[in-house]
Amino acid sequence: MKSNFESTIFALSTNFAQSAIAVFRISGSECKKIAKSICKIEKLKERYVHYSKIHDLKSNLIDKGLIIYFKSPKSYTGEDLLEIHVHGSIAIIKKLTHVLSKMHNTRAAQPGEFSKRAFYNGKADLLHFEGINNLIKAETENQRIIANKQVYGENSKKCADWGTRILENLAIIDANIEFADDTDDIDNKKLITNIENIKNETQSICDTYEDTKSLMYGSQVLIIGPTNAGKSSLFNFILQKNQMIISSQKGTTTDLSEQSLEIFGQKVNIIDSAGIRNSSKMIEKQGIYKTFEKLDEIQKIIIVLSPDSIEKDHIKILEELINKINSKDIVIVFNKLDLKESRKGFSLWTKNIPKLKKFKSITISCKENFDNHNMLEKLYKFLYKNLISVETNNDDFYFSEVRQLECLKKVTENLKMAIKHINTLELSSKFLRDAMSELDILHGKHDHEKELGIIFNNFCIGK
Ligand SMILES: Nc1nc2c(ncn2[C@@H]2O[C@H](COP(=O)(O)OP(=O)(O)OP(=O)(O)O)[C@@H](O)[C@H]2O)c(=O)[nH]1
Ligand SMILES: [Mg+2]
Repeated sequence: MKSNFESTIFALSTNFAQSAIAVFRISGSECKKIAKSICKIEKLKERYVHYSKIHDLKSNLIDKGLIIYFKSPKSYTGEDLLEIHVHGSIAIIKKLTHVLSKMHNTRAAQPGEFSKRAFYNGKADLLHFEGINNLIKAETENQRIIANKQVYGENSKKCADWGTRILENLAIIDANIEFADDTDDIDNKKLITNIENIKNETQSICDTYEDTKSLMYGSQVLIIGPTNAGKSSLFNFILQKNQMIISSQKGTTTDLSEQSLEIFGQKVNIIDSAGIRNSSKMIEKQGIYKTFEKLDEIQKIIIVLSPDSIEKDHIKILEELINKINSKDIVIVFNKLDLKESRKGFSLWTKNIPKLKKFKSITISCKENFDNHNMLEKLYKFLYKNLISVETNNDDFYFSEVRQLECLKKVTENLKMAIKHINTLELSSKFLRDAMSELDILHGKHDHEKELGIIFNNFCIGK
């Protein structure tokens, strides 16, 4: 693919906010002229840090800053590229933006347009740029590690490996089709094993996609339990902030509330919910309905129980609920350990609902314990070990995007069909070719301009 980007583009690559420095990026054929016009640099040296005054169109000083020139094709975009580092004041940013927008054949960049140009100029495949986007968006340690693997080629390498192996088998099949009389009888069993091995690998990635997604985008965790057990207190304690209203009134929380945090490198989206009970209050009833709706969708559940929330009604509802959500990942938090005879209360819960024993549990006290870092650490370790940590059997490659999953599903399907029709070599060959085409799409080797537009639009401006 060759780029046909006529205009030069520019963008503020750092945030539009007061900061020590702000960096503008300019890409395209006008770079040299811009440097000459606003920085008065006659001889722009490649990959050299110029320290220069930066002027407006009437030669008034805007600021003094650093100018770096990357000559095509040795730049991020593959085009001539200029970086201008100025002081990060709003006024300077606004002024320089205005000045750049007045330059000949130069306009503000669209989101992801620098990366899009880089992609079209063959700087790397689409998997790499999807990794770059993830790296920029990374907030947690896991997200950073995965995105790095994507950027530095682990996904691309894996795809190339599948491609090579498919081609090897395709070559054998095609040779047999073309020179049926001259070649030895084809070893179907070996072919099937070869193709099956590749199929098992792609299939396994599709099967563990949800885990990869959890690593990348966070695990959803829903806190449920009877009213007043201390669900919101636990939610606040985990987040270490007074997010939810806590009160001794039953039915204080009437709606779902979601917050994100990082626990040992893993992003967690934790959701507080309305306590489950038979309520006649309209708003509370709606809230409980929402809790049930959310339960259908979420796999990881914390059930909060307290010694003072044991009531016949609560026991019945909880027992029925546990029967329904049996297949989910559940942990129990026995809260209000500080209450007198609390342990007796916890035992009463398990005596009444013996199934509770099969879940991992922890006993804690959330009230007035905000600064108890030992308890917090213990709780985080418990949650990480028993609910949050994600195991994937991927080695070093992580296909975290829906687009990637869809391609891999099609690769898998085509490989399955190639095996199924191994006795009709022409058909088998067709399916292997289709699998190859899907791998090409995974790399981004296709002309679906609209689809690429959607992918790069998801990037931030300036990248
Ligand atoms: N003694 C003691 N009281 C607690 C503890 N945790 C919470 N509470 C109290 O229990 C009451 C209910 O707490 P919440 O966190 O609002 O309970 P909830 O489960 O969210 O209740 P609803 O939103 O009404 O379903 C409040 O008075 C809290 O102060 C604890 O560890 N020990
Ligand atoms: Mg609550």
